[in-house]
Amino acid sequence: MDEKTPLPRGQREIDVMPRFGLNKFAHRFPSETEKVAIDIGGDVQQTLRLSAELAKLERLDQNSDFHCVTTWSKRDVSWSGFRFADLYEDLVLQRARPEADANFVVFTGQDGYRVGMRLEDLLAADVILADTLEGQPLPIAHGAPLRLVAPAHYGYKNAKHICRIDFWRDEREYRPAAFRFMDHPRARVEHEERGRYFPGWLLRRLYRHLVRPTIVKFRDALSDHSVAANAVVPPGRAADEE
Ligand SMILES: Nc1nc2c(c(=O)[nH]1)N[C@H]1C(S)=C(S)[C@@H](COP(=O)(O)O)O[C@H]1N2
Ligand SMILES: [Mo]
Repeated sequence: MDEKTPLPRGQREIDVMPRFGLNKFAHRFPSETEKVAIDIGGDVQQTLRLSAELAKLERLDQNSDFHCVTTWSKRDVSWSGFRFADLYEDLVLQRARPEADANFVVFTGQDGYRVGMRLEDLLAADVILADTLEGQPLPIAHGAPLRLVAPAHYGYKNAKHICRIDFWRDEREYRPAAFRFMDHPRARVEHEERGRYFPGWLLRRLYRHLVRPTIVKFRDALSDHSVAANAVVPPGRAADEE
């Protein structure tokens, strides 16, 4: 009864959610971590900046398993936010008015991360834009102020620090943050779509070795960042507080 459902093929459970990503993003951080502002663009009739109106979208809680393509999985992560489908239907369709076939969606993060997904995958009911994690405001480590959570897709599709969403008719304008072979157009965990050109089982074996060093690199970079952020306090004030 208490037995856990098996993890998807090639995945291994870890017990804490690490800060993770492509190496080149370890030392890049968002400049705005509290206020959400998303520029909407691409093949749309009206570009927009969404901010206050996002607070009117229906909120929901979600617990889901998170699967990184490098093979680590964290079970039962608790997020809250609003559905991507609601953002699309209530705000993007009505106000930005994308071209009818603008079905390729590119997310950009404040750290320069870019990743593309199919609109049809994003309209699934479990795809949310999250602003809390485990009941707390989303920390910098996990994508403040807003990130995508698409549980059926590998972690790399779950863009953090989102500041821009473009709706394109094709992939011409798209340059993924990762090497192209690492970016599967759908990246569904269930089908082990880890990357293009190479099969999932092969990438799984190669990627596995990256888990530990990447966690360490991202953890150290975050602690350097926090030290630097604290150092911005004028010396006089820091001394007063002691
Ligand atoms: N902006 C941004 N989003 C990103 C990344 C990144 O480096 N920058 N890394 C991706 C990868 S590879 C993974 S596995 C998840 C990790 O999410 P976490 O740091 O909350 O564990 O974020 C994804 N989204
Ligand atoms: Mo990942």
